[in-house]
Amino acid sequence: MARTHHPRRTVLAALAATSLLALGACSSGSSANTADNGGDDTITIGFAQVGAESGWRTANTDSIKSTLTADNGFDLKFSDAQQKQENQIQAIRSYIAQGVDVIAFSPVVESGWDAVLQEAKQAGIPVILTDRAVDTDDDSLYESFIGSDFVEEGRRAGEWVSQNLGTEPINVVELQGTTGSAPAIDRKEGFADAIADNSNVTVIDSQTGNFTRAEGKTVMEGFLQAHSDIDVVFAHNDDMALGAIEAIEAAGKVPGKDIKLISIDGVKDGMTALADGKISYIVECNPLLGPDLAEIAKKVVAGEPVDKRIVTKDEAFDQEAAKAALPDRKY
Ligand code: GZL
Ligand code: ZN
Repeated sequence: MARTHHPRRTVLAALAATSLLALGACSSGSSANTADNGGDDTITIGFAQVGAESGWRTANTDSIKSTLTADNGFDLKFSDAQQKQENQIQAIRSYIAQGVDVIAFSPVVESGWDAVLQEAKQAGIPVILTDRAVDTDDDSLYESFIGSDFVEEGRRAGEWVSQNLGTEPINVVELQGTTGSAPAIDRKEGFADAIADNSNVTVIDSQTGNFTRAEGKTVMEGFLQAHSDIDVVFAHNDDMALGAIEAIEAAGKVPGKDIKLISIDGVKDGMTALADGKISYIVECNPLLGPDLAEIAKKVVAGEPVDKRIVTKDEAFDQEAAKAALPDRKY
């Protein structure tokens, strides 16, 4: 179960903030970059975003842009990599060349980052990971990784399928996220772990839909042509589940009845499909990472210690819970 932020961290931050303010009062105004009054204390942050592939990503971008504002003491430089690693690397290099105070990004895939992160380290620019992790042997290459526990998300989806649908033999098809991305690797692992001890549950096919609605639909069309005995779809995100629903309905089957769907994210369109009974269960993946990023960036630039790993809190919803939660959902 992913934990919420440690209260210790909040208390520490408050203590650190007061002690720094006290210092600031008597120091010779050395720019410790902690004040949030703009001017030369503004933190210039370069953010290299994955792309705009899903409702989740849109909500994540909105959270970052609405939190890292001039009023909050930031000068945000933002780039969209259209889900291409070379574009993210190029964006990070441009932030290094600009001499930003701190770099943050959500690595589209886990591997291939050591070189550019070494360049940031040589340039003395700290790096913060949000949302997705990198696979590196040298964790001095980043200060902190803020994001959900994707293995736990996959496990919660698998446990629900096993307990609620696995009481009889069922065939599952899996729509994987972007190949090589941390959420796709970890959600697949967690789901497989959770169903391993239930011989009723069999994954008969698994393919990437790259986290997009369009590709989720195309892959599901292929699954429906290849298999006549699909009972359940496990989609690594709501957007692919929504694409799969279009394919299922086009094939004259009823989503939620002939074929049940389980997905991850909890974006509005997904939660609406859940409330309507087309999706059966959603494990949330909270995209609102802006506030945590702002807090960690300020501490990193001020040279304060930060958690190496900050695990974002996730909920899970069945149909009743979705109906109750929808009116107040922020994304
Ligand atoms: C998860 C995030 C994933 C979402 C998808 O934190 O990286 O990428 O689950 C998004 O919707 O495209
Ligand atoms: Zn914490």
